[in-house]
Amino acid sequence: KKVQYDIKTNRVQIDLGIGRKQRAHVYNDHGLDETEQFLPASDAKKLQKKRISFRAMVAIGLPTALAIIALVTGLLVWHFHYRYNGRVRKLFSGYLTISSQTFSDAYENSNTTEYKELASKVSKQVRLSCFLLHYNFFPFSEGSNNGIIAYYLSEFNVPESQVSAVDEAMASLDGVGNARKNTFLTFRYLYLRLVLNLCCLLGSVKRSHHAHGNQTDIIRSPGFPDSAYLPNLYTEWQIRADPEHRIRLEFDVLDLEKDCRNDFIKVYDSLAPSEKQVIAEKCGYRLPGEKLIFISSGNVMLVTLVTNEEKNFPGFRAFYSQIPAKIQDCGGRLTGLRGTFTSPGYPSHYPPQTDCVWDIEVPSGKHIKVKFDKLSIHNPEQNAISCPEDYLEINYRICGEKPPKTVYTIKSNQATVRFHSDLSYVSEGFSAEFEALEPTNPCPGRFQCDSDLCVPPNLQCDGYNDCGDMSDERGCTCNETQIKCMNGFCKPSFWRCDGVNDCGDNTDEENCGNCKAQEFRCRNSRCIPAQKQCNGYNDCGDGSDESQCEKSIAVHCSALTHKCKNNQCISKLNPMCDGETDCADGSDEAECKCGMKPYKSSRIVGGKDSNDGEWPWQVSLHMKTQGHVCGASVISNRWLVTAAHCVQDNEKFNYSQPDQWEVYLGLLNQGETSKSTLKHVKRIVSHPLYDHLSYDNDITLMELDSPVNLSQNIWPVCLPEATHDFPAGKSVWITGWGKLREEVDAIASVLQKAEVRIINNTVCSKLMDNGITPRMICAGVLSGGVDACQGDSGGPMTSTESNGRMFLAGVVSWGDGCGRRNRPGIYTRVTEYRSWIREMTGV
Ligand code: 4AZ
Repeated sequence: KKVQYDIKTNRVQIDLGIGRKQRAHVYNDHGLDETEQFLPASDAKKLQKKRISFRAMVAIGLPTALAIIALVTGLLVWHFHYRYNGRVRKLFSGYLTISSQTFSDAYENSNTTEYKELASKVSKQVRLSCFLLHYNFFPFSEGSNNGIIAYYLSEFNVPESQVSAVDEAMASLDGVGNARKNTFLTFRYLYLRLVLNLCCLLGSVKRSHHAHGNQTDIIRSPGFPDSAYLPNLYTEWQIRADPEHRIRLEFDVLDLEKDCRNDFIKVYDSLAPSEKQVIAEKCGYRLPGEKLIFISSGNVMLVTLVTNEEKNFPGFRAFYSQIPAKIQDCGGRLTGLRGTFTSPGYPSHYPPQTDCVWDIEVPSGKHIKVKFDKLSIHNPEQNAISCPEDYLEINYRICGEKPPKTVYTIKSNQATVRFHSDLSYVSEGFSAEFEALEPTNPCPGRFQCDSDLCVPPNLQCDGYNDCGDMSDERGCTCNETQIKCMNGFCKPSFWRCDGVNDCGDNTDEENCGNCKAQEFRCRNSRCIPAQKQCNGYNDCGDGSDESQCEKSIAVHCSALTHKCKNNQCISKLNPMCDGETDCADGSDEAECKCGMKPYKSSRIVGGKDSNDGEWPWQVSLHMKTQGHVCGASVISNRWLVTAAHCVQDNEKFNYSQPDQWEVYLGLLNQGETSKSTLKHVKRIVSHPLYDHLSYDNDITLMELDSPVNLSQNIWPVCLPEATHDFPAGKSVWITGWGKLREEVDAIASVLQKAEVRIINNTVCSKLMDNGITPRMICAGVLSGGVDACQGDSGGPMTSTESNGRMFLAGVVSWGDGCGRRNRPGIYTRVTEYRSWIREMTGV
């Protein structure tokens, strides 16, 4: 167990010696002396103490004595195993360049005679020291000048007194010094952590790959995608490319245990698992669309997967290919009035060991502004101020996950920007724009934020934080359509008393007939003393003071409480399928095969592409003669929910006729309908109270002509109970193939997704000329740009609830244009139709 833990954490240091703090000199790939500070190991004094206490304990009692004997035996075994004769075990990994030999493919396979002959030849040459216990050859790879690189691990058993001498000896083996002694070998040593040795002792699986031409090949965790990976694995994939090439590795699925101390993958910029050349360590789940691409500095890469004894997950799949090294060239001269530049490989992770210099020059007399759209120059344990490892330098060094500023102004017409990555840990890098600016007028016709960002002038004092630092909202004189907050901000008047603290100091929510400070406002509008919340008593009368507490209580049923199957009501808000049994009869967790993306391993305005299986309830409704018309959501293997306005006849088409429709389930790309499941419609059940003028009750059920096989790509969304609460401000997702912009006709080919926020009905009604009924729910981004649009109608607005399940909060219904400022999207409020849906479908 302990050994397992050590492997998993990688927190063990290689120096298993005496208890004093030691320093070991190790050599990096550049032959530079680096100093490692080792953790103190348990020391001899402590061992001695334990033996003394053993003697004392014998007198106390046999059971205690036996326990102590076991402990001491364990310590002795450890002592002799690792600290044999007061010696220190040291592990070094290194590589040799064999310049006189030409590489052939046979050297990539350790079973070939060529490999064995070369390994034996190299081992005869390697006579490092009498302390050498053994060494182990890792793969050979092709060097850049026709030579061969041999990666290996050597293990030393060094008397304590000689540790520094061996360290020095290792130092002398680097590069030039060594070339003198070994005519055809050049040594490079890298320090290695114990993990490798332990993994090898436990047994490992090694796979060797070579990228060919322009081909893309796959590596995947054992069993993927059919079964989860096995426990206690150490698997490595060695990937080589032709000389003068780099390896590009793209993970399309990564689904490992969340805790990197248990299961993890590591990517190395080497063929040997040397800690100095780890470029990434990853675990947990990553959505397939979240790009995770690595590029090597040379023509080799190593991927390892280490798993512990419990909790096995689907694993990973990654594509590798080779790219000519020169494609990654970066830096250069940038001139003109504006331009862009990015870190090498962007949006892939930048390669390790890279330096780029950009010389920017704008016309004389002008100054330079550099704006970052994205910056992630992250190296774990790197000091975010001095940025010694990976950095971007414009006057001073910038690193971290977010730049301290997004805009940098240089008071000169020339600037030099440098980028550096060291040999380990890489991240996504940056994307930047430069622009020439007039020193006397840096934001012509626009407002200049404190951060030097320029925003359109009409955004100043409009109540929205357009600068990102609020500087466009300070020192404003509020106009007649605004309220003045105590903190000086101006906000649109229609935000007053909407239940959302828009001012930031709550002044827009005061004197609204609301409860006093120190009071809790119940959902039924009663006010109770704040301390009565979560006291186990139903003080509000509607259970709302007990609805967001750890424990649910049984309460009188009301319109706001959840009714269990046994007709008992409970106080907890949104208890359905939240992973905890709240009803005494367990009914709240009984029917929960919904709302989870079942396959974890593997038009919207202002949205982005979705991934296969990400929205398995999303349906594309085609009219036989027209193609995609509307969206819909799967609620069971036979029933879909869509909008009533999608199935209204007009002069040209009979949308209300079931036989006119084709239903595509499990579809991602409209161009690949053949890959999806096609179904036909048996019955269309529109809401009897649908009003085509107001769009009130815009909801319809569609029954499929035969049940669909539920799968990774076709899965029902959860339906919220009538009492489910989707509060204002909550983030929700909208998905669909609708128009990408209001003013263009084309619809999206890849399913789009966008994140919007629920907007309070009172506010929304004011924004939408009082056109909102209680059966509608509004969502959007009020500053504009993100919204549903034509063709998204009938599709889902989903909300992720407490345990990650997605619930259908709304059905895309209508709006005033798409993505306009202060014009949110309007959705059918699904909670209003829960019992009607149950009655019509049995779902
Ligand atoms: C439509 O025409 C439509 N911006 C759907 C949603 C929205 C606008 C129009 C919301 O189907």
